[in-house]
Amino acid sequence: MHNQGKNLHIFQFSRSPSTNSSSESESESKSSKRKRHHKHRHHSSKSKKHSSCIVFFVIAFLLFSLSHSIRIPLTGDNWFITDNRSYFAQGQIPGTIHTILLAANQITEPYWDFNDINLRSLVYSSWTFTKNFSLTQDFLTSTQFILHFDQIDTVANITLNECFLGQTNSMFIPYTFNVIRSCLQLNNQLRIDFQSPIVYALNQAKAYNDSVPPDCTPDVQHGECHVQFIRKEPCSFSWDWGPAFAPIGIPGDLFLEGTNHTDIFIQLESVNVASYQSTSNKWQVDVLLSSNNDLFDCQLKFILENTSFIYDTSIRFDRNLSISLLIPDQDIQLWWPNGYGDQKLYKLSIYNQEQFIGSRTIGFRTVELIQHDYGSTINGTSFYFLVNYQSIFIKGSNWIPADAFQERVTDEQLERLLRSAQLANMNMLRIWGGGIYERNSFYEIADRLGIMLWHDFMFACSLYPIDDLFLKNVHDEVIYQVKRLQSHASIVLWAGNNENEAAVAQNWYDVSEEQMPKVKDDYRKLYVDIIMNSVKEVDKGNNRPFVTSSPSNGLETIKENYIAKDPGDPLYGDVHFYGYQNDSWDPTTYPITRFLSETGIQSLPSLDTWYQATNDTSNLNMNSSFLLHREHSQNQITAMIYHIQSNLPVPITNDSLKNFTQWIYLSQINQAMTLKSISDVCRVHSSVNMINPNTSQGHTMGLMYWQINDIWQAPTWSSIEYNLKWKMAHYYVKHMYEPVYPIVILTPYLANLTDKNARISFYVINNLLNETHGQLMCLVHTLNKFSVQLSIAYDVALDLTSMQHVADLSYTSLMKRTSCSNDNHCILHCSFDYNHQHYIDQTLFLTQPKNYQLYQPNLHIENIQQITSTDIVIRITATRPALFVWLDISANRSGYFSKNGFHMFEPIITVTFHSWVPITDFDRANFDLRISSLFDVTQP
Ligand code: BMA
Repeated sequence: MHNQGKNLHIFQFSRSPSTNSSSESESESKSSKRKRHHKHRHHSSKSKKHSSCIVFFVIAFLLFSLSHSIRIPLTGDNWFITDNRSYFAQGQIPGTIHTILLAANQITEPYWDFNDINLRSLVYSSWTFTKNFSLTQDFLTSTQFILHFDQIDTVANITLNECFLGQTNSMFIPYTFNVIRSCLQLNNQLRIDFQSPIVYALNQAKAYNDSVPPDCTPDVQHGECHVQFIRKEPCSFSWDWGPAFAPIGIPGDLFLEGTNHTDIFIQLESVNVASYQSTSNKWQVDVLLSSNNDLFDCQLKFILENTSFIYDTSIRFDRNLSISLLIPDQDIQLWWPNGYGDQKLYKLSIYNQEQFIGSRTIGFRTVELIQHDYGSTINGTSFYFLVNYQSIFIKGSNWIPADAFQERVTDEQLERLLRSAQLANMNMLRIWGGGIYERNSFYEIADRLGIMLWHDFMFACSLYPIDDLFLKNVHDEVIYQVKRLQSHASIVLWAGNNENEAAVAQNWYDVSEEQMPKVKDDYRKLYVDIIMNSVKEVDKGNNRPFVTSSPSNGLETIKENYIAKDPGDPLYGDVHFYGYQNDSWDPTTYPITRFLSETGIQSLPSLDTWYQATNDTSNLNMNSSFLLHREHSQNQITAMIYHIQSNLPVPITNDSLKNFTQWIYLSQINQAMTLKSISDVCRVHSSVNMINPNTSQGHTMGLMYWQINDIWQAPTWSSIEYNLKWKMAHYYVKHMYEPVYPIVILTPYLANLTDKNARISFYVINNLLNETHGQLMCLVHTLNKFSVQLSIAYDVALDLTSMQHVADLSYTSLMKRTSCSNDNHCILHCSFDYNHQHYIDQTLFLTQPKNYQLYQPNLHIENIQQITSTDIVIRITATRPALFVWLDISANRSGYFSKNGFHMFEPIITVTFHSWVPITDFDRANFDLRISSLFDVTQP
């Protein structure tokens, strides 16, 4: 190896589990295709240049011998599955038993009615998957054979013809089995014998010499037990928003590969933008390569496309190679999170001589998690993200698996969900620790859309076994997933687990006093010794922080030996907060944290979504056993009704379907207003100047509400329904996360008009990286007519990423200037016009909406016009102010409105419907659009 001067560090070291990602494999086939084509092409010109031909053949042979592999794809629709008792079906792989039996019409839609229970016995059985396939003589001339599974779910014995190849027991790592020649024939049968994951988990629990609580999911979830004993999607045994289907099958790609041991095979394991060296203005990019071949010389070339960076080096390759490229930043543009700049991405391609080894798409950004003290007078530490040296107020949510059956999730679906996050001004999603590590395309979309990812490892709400086999499995899982994912600019933080520090610290599982020290040691063994250290082993550099749990107290948790006394302390780290007993609209009921990474409240999905799961309208009412069956969180329907009644009028119509539709509408208003209240609390405390010297609380630098998406049709905390329809909450999230945002607060909350101390405070926040100036105009309206009682205006100028406390007004004296006899007559509506072209409004209810006298607004859709292939403009008129105006479109249209659930304080308003797909059949007559408002709920 010869030193390439200051731009390269080279390390050689031993082999670890492989991490082939999509670009890798793609490169593979492309290169072999290119070689083959290459070869054929050359046969025609032999006679002319004899000497040059010899040279050509030598090079061709060299290239050919460099790596020549034949891959036999084993996916496809000629797989057979049976439970060796009542089911036998042919089906598609990637696939699992439920989707194969459904496609074979041997079961009905798993999400239909009570099928999550009716079909449960399927996963109590073991299943055999078989595939017959033939091989060519040419293939059988290879000298090495491997059978590769990208993902297998979960516990199975693999047999090829009569050869037992091995067992799998994790859905989170790939499996590669060496196949000896004698196990292969021209006609072959691959057989995979799956154990029931339920039975396997039970047996593991029984065999384990200690109890590892919780044994089972709460009864209300109709779930299964001992999921912590199997490396499988934890929520597949049910969760408080999802069903237990515990799929069995092969959700990923699989193939048989033949190679010749003389072939040189270099694998691209991983690429990581490890750090930025500000002293030298260079980015350190670590590349990990591996090869099964014995020591060999090679000529590596690294090309960063669309830049001048090309690197050649000749190396003696010994199994594993880590190379740290130092890339000058002169022709590098940064990757910024959504709302702060572009998401510039670069392709780094690696070659051995001319042969393509692999590539990764990377982005250059620095990420730090700042946890500093505030000085002697303020307790606690900060907890905020610095991206490219810019502090970022995190606006996000929590992500769960998009379907119980991953083979049903399309990239288009993932695109629309992540796009919905981007459109809602989010800059971060948390990949929650009870689900799955998503497919590559998910992270590619997040990179492209600027959605940063807080990525948990898949451990949630449970203690876990720590026997060597389990820990080895976890070690391999972490190494594989980190190598697979670390090239993604979007992934900005790793977290060891979901809520397990809190579970131990607050003793959720009633562990005895004498047992607790061992439980704490086991916790540290799993999340610190294994998971944290495995991450550090491969995710080098300082460009992606690690926290052991969420919630945790960050550095304070480490000081308390990784299990803080109170991981939910608002002065440290991140906090999960759910206040179901409070009036969730009341901002004073929320803790003022450094970072609120989970909070939220449930709502019901729309009727269209329910019709995907039942067509029995008797199921569609608030007391139906069906609704209660789909409600997996104890007493949440009761809590939902209580919250609605606290602030809103309740339906009086006797038309049961209309009544249920109105409860859906009210539950969505309740959720939307709750999230708005929480967000306003977080954002108004987002400046360090907002720290309360008495409590040390404040400087809230992030909010991620629970949850963004749904896994099926049910009452949950989601803002987007299973069929991707935005709930009212998602429109409110889009508004509450606007980069420039006015906040109006009445203190005390809902003060009485006569309260002399009450005051209205006006703030404007600017998250933009540029100064902002505009006018904040506030109008007091009545609800019986479009008339302004009073208007006040302020010119506001804001520095970049700052907040301004514009004014405080005495509530009584302000309202004295209106004819609002009491607080249920009037409402305050503000708007901030800024930078000459932007406008954002804000509404302050002076009492609960249920107390207002609501008048018939005579809402009317005056005109609907298609303006582009995907955009429809809707002109709405009203004769009086209308609250929570809700536009609803038929299920056969998928898209979102430019705003929804808004209040109308002017007689005409236009809204645009953006369709996800071009609308080719637009016709005003069949454009099934419905409009309603809160007034309708008060009508029989
Ligand atoms: C937190 C999350 C999830 C759960 C949510 C709602 O516990 O981590 O486990 O679904 O609250 O209860």
